[in-house]
Amino acid sequence: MKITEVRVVVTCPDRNYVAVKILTDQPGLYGVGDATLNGRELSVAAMISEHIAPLLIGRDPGQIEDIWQSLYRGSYWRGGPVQMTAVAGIDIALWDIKGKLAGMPVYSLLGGRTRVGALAYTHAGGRDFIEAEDRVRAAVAKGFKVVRAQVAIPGSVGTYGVGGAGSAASVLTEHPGNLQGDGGRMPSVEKWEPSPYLRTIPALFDHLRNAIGFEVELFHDVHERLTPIQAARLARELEPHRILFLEDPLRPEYLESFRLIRQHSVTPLGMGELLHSRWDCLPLLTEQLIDYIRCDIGHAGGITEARKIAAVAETFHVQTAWHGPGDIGPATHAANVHIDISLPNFGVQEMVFFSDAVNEVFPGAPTFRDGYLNVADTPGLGNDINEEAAKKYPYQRAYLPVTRRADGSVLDW
Ligand code: CS2
Ligand code: MG
Repeated sequence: MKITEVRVVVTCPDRNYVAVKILTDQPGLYGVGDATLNGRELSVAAMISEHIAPLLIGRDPGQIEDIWQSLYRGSYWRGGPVQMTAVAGIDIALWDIKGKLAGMPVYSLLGGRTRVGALAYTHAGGRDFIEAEDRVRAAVAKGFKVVRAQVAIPGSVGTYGVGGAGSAASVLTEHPGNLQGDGGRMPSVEKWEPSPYLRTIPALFDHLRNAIGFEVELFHDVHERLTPIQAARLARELEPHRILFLEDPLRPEYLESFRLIRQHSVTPLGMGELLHSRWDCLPLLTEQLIDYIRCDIGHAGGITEARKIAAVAETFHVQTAWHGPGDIGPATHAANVHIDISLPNFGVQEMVFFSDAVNEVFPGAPTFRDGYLNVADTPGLGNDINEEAAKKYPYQRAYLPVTRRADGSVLDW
């Protein structure tokens, strides 16, 4: 069997997605992958169509490992989000083909079910503690057993994870006052200071635990904004609230500083959405500096690489919590769940409910019931693309927000 075409589809049903469709010389047999990298969509699309697709025409789609190695090592230049997202898009589509050819769901090819479903979490962000509490309660009423809680920080403008422009779900932020020849679409600018944040978050969890109790698993995403000693203080102050883990306390440049947080606290730690290969993750795993590895399968080389990351993690007693926001496509969410339900060391899975428009373009996202995600028992990954529907939603340039401190200096968003 041979690959005959690698098609890249960029579409914006409610935000931009980059889909990869790999066609074969076997009539009707194709695979669908996702290569969406928020704010850098066209770079990945060009990487695939200009540099990768010509190498794949005529190759056997069953040779997933060899194709992975040839794209990663054979290009000499390796790693980084753009390239590893492109490789992931190809890899996910090839696993879809393999499953369809075998007549088996991908989780079955990965070793078969280890659990009835993937424990899922959702986000609850409030403008104040009461609103955050209401959102946690609403999530619990929907069936969630794990909820990530965020709250607006007094004095800040926009807060990561709290509605509007500060939300990871934000798509196109209009800034009429910031035109700069770009049709009005420029990154929104948020303001944030560490001291009010460090006072507010322990108080939020105090409020939530008093109001809701300890039955629901709660946790929090720092989004890489703290210094090591600030993160250590926050982790220590959150100890009585027994959070599932503290997510991404530090920037990925400072992995060795996780040691400092560990020295001061037994609050579990999670990290990974800005790491792009098993080598990026290695020190965190081998030194047991984290408890949850949360790479983005769609930004770290796909299913092939994720299985290897998970295997190293298993060896060092680390569980998985793959990244699953709205800004990666349903094929990656499907890949997440196929891996989750076949791993021994799965921990928890981030998820979103896609809009009707996204489901129209990409039918077959994982389904949620009673706190767990699942995939259909059909061959492959179970996610498809409706190319006619995709054409209705052309690409629109969009940026992630930028954060600045009170003095105007740049901070990580
Ligand atoms: C986030 C992401 O889901 C998460 O944990 O940190 O929403 C992240 O901000 C986005 O994927 C960026 O595009
Ligand atoms: Mg995060």
